[in-house]
Amino acid sequence: MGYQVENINKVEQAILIGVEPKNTPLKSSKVFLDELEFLATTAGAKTLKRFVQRLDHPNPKTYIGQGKLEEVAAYIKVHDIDLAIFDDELSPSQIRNLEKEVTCKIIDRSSLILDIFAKNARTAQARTQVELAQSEYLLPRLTGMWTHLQKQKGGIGMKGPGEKEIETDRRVIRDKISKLKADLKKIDNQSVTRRKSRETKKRVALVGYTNVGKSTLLNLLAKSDVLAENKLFATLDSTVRKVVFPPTEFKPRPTIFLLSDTVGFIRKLPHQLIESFKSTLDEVKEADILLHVVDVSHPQFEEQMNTVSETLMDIGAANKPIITVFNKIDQYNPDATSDDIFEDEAIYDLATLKKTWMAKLNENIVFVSASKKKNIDELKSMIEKNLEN
Ligand SMILES: Nc1nc2c(ncn2[C@@H]2O[C@H](COP(=O)(O)OP(=O)(O)OP(=O)(O)O)[C@@H](O)[C@H]2O)c(=O)[nH]1
Ligand SMILES: [Mg+2]
Repeated sequence: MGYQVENINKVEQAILIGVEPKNTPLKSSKVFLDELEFLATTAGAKTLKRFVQRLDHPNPKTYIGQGKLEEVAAYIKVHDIDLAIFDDELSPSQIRNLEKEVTCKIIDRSSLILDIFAKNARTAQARTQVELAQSEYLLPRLTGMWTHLQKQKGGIGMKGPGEKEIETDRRVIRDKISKLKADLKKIDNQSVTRRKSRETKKRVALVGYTNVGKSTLLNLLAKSDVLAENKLFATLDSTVRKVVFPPTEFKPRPTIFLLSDTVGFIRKLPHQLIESFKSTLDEVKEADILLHVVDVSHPQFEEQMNTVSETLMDIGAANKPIITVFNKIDQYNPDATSDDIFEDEAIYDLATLKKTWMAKLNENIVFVSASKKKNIDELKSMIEKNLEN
């Protein structure tokens, strides 16, 4: 397949299209599309406009209704839009119908997430997992309708790991899927061996929604330098670091454990990805304790917590001891809208936070700021206490 150099750094002009149930409060619908826009930005697109239609279910034929679709199609023509991004996974027939009306490239939430994963995959394991998920997503959608993508060549929705173009030939994809599965099996066996050799040590896994500060916490606790940035899915592999809390006055022996950081979760994570990232998530499944990191400054952190709990159930890791780490307390402000940015000191101090409903969830709750290094000692002693049991 061709390698289209001119596409690599081009900022694609995008519009976002979402559907929301009639009774959704306006504020939360804005936040859902905020997340889609953050995904689009992370993938390298610039969002020019959002279209939201109030429908209880997406239209099975065209996702949005005919009238709205005409409005969208007209906007795309007038403003020379490259990319129409839909907030849900589109069925093969929805894509086919939309293609008849929409002149630009059509991308759904799943393929956008897959694209970001492809861009961020570094290790052989992550690359293979992403490529497998992409191929499985694409295969049922290839019956003639993704021809517009083939014509467009390259750009968002067409990037495989390492900025390669993804394959669009049906037969080649089928062969590739079997090969990728075989490759993954080999890689998984190696990881199993590696994990076995660490079996004697206690293991703690960081889990949480994407961009909540998991890697920042790992770096802080393990004094390492894993990539942490304000992007979605900066981390795709699992990194494991040895952590040593030195002995103290009250504790004659050091606490030693392995801490792992792994891929973050998100609403409507494509099921192909969960499936192919199962082995990466084994690190979570085999941990003794989970640190569930929450970005308490996010306007929808409660929904994010639910998404994480559901995903933990999906991967069979829901019944582990969990320490809930409310992070980013330096920016916590429950009265803010998502547009407010706080540079100054938080208006909620620790004592106030400890009186909130969050503090009362159970006894394993801690409020920290990983980047500002606030209240990390309490987190450390909570980990120690839980490892002793
Ligand atoms: N204000 C504030 N920002 C923080 C805090 N902790 C982390 N961040 C920032 O949040 C962003 C995401 O941090 P990461 O550590 O990359 O988050 P992650 O959970 O590993 O994200 P993914 O790997 O992308 O899923 C970065 O810009 C961090 O600097 C905090 O306590 N306060
Ligand atoms: Mg990370």
